[in-house]
Amino acid sequence: MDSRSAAHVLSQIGALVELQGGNRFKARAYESAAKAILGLDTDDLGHLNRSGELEKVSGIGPATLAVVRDLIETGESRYYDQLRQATPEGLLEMLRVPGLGIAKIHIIREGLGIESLEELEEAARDGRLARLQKFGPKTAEKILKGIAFLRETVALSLYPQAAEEARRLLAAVRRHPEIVRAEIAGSLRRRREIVGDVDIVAACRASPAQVAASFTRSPGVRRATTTGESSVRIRYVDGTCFDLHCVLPSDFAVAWWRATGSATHVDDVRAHAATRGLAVAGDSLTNLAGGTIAIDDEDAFFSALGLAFIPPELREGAREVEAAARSAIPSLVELADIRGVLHCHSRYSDGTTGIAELATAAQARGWSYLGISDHSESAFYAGGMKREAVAAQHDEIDAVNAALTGFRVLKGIEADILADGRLDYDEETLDRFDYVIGSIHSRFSMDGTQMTDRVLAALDDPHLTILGHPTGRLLLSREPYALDMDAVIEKAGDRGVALELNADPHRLDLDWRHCPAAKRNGVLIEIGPDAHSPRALDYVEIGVGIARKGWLEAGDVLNTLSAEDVLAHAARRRNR
Ligand code: DGT
Ligand code: CA
Ligand code: CA
Ligand code: ZN
Repeated sequence: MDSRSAAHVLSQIGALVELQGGNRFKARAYESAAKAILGLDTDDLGHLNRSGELEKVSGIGPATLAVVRDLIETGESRYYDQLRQATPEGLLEMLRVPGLGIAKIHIIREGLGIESLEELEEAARDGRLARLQKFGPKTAEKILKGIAFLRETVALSLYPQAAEEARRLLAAVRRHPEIVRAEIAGSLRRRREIVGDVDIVAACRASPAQVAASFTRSPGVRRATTTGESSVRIRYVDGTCFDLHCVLPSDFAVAWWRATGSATHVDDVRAHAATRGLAVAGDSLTNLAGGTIAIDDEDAFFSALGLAFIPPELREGAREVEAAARSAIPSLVELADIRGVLHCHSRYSDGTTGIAELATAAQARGWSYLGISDHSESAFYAGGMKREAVAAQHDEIDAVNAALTGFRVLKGIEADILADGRLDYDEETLDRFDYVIGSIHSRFSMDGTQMTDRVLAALDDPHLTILGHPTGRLLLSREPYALDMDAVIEKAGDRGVALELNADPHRLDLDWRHCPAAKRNGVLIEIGPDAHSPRALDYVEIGVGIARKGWLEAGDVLNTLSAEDVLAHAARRRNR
């Protein structure tokens, strides 16, 4: 039994337990065990079981261990089978519809006898759902939208989940004795915020087609198809999709470039090649006479075409080929350029740790400052800080600073932008902070005009240093609110307000597609981890990837400045 298959069963059990109204903690125990088993990343759990290591794995308790042992010994789990018999499969699918929880599913099942997504959709359309107690037309509509959303997004993952999956797949590919080199390609290498499938390119000593085929027989595979000469597409039991492209070492560089995409970028490069009497045929570069040009790496590939190297993040078909032909590819911002962070939450609002711990964690990452930006009073759902708490927080920050050398904690705030565009708190309170992030956390459903007016009004407040997560979107779960982003960018440039590129992988807004416009308007971008724990400080790295996709250079990013310069920037704006 392999990790992936066992983890899949455990997580299904967790969902079934929850669905049957079982104990939440019990359901969560199965979820944690699934994570722990997946992390073991082995094709032979039996070995770990026999050696006694399995029972020592943290995250696995007696009940979950019994299930895993069942799986190892019989390939099946009696408990899982029992649960499945008691619960129609469709209910599990219904649980994944955004906005549908256990309670609602029970009402739907009892009231209408519905046990599948299709039946649910029908009932939402023909009005039966709306007539159920506690439902109504609005809820029915929401559920319809949720179903459509689920259908569209079922195979998509956020960047960090895809990256974690790819890391495991890459390790497995590199263990193959015939493979001399393997690298991640596709949207993941381009650092897209949402990833469809994992693509890996592998250079094989010999017979790439056979090597590719051997992966279709690996454990945990549900379906596999051959695509192209020596490529395979694999779908695993847990829904993970994986494209493996096997090539001979001589084709590796071009194959890697091609599999990295995007499709539009590949087309643009092909068109450019044609103007120079060259062609990309399959995984090789050829001249007019049909002769193959030897290419050792991507650098050589681009220069053979008379192009500057195009970093993978820019390969989106946004005129990067044209820029490369003019040697006008910018020198993109890097993680090492970041000198501090400004969007972090402590226990003063909804963060999980104290200020000193966050400061230490930031210092350990090589940064020289960390700004605390807890929620303001109106954000009651997030434990927003009462006016009276501000003094205590500032005293604590002073004490932490007195104990640190070469590092400074800044006094920021994430103030709610109220419905009329005013910032939370009064002027005197706002004046006490070093800088202010203004964010929208309520009344998301205003129409485009109202919402734009609200944000534009906030930009007029001289206290505002940074507009936080400007679109409010939550990737794969909540649409951005209606907002005229061009108007916001233009005014932010005019007023000298920075825009945030929120580095939380669920947000990643300002969207990279808007970054070039921000840059043209002279708007500085703050890359903010929106950290609620020390670990989340690492989100900055993901944010930097997105900033690179937005063609940003170090000089375009607010927190590549020193603490003093950030403070001066905030003060300048306030005194304007
Ligand atoms: P995604 O997966 O929807 O997040 O987005 P992408 O951009 O990763 O799209 P995908 O996975 O469909 O394709 C990635 C690239 O792989 C695309 O530019 C076409 C390329 N590709 C397709 N088949 C082959 C092949 O057999 N060999 C090589 N080298 N590349 C291939
Ligand atoms: Ca892909
Ligand atoms: Ca693919
Ligand atoms: Zn926020």
